[in-house]
Amino acid sequence: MENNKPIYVTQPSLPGLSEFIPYLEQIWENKILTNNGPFHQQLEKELSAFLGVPYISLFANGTLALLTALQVLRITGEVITTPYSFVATTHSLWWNNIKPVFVDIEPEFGNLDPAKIEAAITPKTTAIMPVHVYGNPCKIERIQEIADIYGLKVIYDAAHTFGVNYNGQSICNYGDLSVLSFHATKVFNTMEGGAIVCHDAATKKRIDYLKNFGFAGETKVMAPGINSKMNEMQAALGLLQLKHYRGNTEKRKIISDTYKKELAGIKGISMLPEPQNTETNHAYFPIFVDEKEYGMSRDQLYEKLKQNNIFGRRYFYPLISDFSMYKSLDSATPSNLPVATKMAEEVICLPMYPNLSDNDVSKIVKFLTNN
Ligand code: T4K
Repeated sequence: MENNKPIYVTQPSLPGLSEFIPYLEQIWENKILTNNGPFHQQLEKELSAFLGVPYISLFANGTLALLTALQVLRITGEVITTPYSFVATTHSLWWNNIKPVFVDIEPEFGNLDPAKIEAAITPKTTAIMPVHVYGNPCKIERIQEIADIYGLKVIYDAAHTFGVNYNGQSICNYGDLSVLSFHATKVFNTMEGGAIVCHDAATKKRIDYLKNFGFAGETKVMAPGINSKMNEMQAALGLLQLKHYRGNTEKRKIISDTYKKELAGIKGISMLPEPQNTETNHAYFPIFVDEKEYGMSRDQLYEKLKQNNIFGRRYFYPLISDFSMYKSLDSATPSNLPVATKMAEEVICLPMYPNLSDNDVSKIVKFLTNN
């Protein structure tokens, strides 16, 4: 029944199929499927202008972009990072033989807490990898100050921040590199996809070599690279998605405003504040459940919603530091991460996507109100 169809945490936005066909016809016609083809080049140009970033290099997905970003800057030893993220953030360190050092988050937005970074720096530390979680900017000024004092690189996992502007410019312009994800579940998707944003032509060149096995010409390999290139179908879809991005973001904003208004009075449910000087993308809508005040635990609410075909997600529970491959690290101990532990225990991300209907939003609000 229409009324009882499952509502998932997200649903990818897609252009009309008929819009995509001419792009496919062009690919079939010119037979360039990958390796810096025409759509790939066009999307890099258009994204650079759209986002307001000087250089962008496209990838097959965000995880490969993260892995490559660490190679680009030759990061080694230890990297300070957050446990409150998707596992790919820390896995990218592990795959580069780098030791993750978890630092707690700040309670306001759930981003890496700069006040706790310095105590975690050792002679082996080479970089900081924060995440702009849910698309809300990290305390970038303070993080940069610390990086400058200690001579560290900053690579932002900016997987959630497509289209986010801070102080009038793209959030991806901060730090040494920023890594975006264009996965199906993201505000801008190319089914799978990702990108690295950098500041200068030399770095862009190095990124482009590294994502194509290290080739710098037909017979010259300048470094042990990988194959992490975006293909022409992904790039073509990206060109189309870009045309729909603003309209989709407006729809997300309306849903976000409705949630905020309708949930404001519920005792025991809290929401994130508006970030200052920021144009947001409304990528996620996390709520936090205080069991005592709300009269029901987060997990009880999560299950209740599920029984009613509403599939929110507990992003980001468990903490990355609680997964077995990282648990034994000194920095993974819960007493080192009290704020992250609390947030991970209280969070549910509510369904949020442009085509979420008013009826569905009302239904979700109703279940949260009548517990
Ligand atoms: N860094 C951060 C901070 C990230 O959040 C991510 C990815 C990455 C790095 C890595 O970037 P990528 O390598 O992925 O580009 C999802 C996504 O798979 C993942 O991309 C994303 N973060 C993470 C936050 O969420 P799951 O395991 O929750 O996905 P899944 O398949 O359960 O999807 C959630 C819901 O979305 C489904 O219940 C239904 C709906 N859905 C999903 C897909 C894939 C659809 O309707 N259609 C679809 O095609 O991880």
